[in-house]
Amino acid sequence: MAIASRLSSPQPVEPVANADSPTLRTHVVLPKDGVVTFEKLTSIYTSRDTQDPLAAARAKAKTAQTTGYDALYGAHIAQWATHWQASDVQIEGDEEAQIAIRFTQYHVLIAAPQHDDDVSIGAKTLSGLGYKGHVFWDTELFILSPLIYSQPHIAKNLLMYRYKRLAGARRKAHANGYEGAMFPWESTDTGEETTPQWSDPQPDGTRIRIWTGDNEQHISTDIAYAIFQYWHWTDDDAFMRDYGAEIVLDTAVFWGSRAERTPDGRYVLTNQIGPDEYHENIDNSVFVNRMAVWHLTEALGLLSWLTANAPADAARLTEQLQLTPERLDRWRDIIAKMVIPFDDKKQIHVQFDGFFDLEYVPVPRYEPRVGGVWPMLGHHRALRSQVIKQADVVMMMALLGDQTAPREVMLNNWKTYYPRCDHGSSLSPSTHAWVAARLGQDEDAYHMFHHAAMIDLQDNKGNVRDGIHGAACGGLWQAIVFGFCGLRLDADGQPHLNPRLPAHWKRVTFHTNYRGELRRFVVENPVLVAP
Ligand code: IFM
Repeated sequence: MAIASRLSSPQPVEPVANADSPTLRTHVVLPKDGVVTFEKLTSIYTSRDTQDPLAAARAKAKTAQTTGYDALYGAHIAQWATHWQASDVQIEGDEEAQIAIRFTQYHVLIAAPQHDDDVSIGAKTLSGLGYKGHVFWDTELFILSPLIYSQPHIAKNLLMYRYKRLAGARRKAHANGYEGAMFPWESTDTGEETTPQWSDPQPDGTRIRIWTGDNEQHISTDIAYAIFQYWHWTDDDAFMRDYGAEIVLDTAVFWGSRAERTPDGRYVLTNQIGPDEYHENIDNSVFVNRMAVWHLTEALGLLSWLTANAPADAARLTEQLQLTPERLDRWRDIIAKMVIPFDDKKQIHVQFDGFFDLEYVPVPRYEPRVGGVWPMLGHHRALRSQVIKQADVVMMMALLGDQTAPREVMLNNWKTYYPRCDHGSSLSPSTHAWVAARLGQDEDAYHMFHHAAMIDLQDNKGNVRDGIHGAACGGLWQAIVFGFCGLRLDADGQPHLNPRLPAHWKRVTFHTNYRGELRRFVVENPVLVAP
């Protein structure tokens, strides 16, 4: 990587020897209220852009200086105007919310690869060293939504990043004794699993084993979910035929081999980690099991679509991925017989086998607080408690919507799991806001929305020094557009709104690119907007 800078200074400058970082020094004497202007123009190239990054960076810095700051700044403003035209969300009636959504959209856009389909977005974007730049499900299930709906060409770049790492996902599946493709929980450039196995030393000097790289396997389905979301919104059949289908089908092959058949003919998934990472290596996470069933169902539907619409691709993938009739029958059997933990008496989903045998801790009684409840309890007690780190059953309800269960069950789920969650993860509040809005829990919805909106602006997780929370940024858009505005696609593929705005919001305007057509949606609060 090479960085070249050019400085225009009214006075000569000299380099400072032995400084900790590249330093230049100059002396200027100014009259009172006098102004002095320095222009520093910097250019960066990497070996992924060109064979000689240093020469390229120097040449670019030189031309930039010839162009001059004003012209460069003008071009910058014009370029940003196109982004805001595509991606702006306007909220009338809530200045704080307006600032927050522009702030978060800005961070999504500066992290997004506009012209490169071989990189993705790390959990902390490019804004900090937290998680070492690694890519998680944060990208597919949070950050991608605003891009899919408003700037789909960028979303496609991000999906191509996964396509180009299928070989790594296949190696991971094979190394773990499974078939198909199993994406790494933390991904970088090679597509190999890069989750560290041990934590940094704790205050007592011990290290904690990190199991997510081994057992947080829902990432493969999260990627499939994003592919369907992109496809349904854009209608980009070519992407699905050429790239998306291979990912969806080969990760379905993974689940087909991963599901364990019990002696009574049912299927279970043991030793999993669901979104709630406080509970590790559990059996039958309802999120994981139900999403795996969703995945296999969609994979079968996709194969039928390919057979009807792109028979050559269907034949190619059937051959390449060995989608034999026996394999497809097993998928159907898993769909029909997967264990979905459910309490018939209470009419709720059970987060995983044995969840309610754990110690009940009344999370709301720990308010007000800055950190999670989990660290207050300590690792060992917390592991044996019902405190949840983030939306888990609630995440399932966000992704599956009305397909999850009848509304009464979803409300029961909400009332059960919301008070058990300490939102120890920044991914949690926005998803809660989205689901609460859909379930008509208006007060909770706004409370969670505000929590999500202030994660970086007020540093309410206390760790913004590690970088911006990319998923919380994408999640805020989801809370507004999917939650409060209720945007979804009808069965015939047409966008449909079902608004439930916070009482003090007058109007929300957002922009989309629906199947190549720019569309602006305006949602008004009838109480605050005169007819
Ligand atoms: O992906 C998340 C996970 O869900 C919670 N811990 C932090 C990760 C990176 O943001």
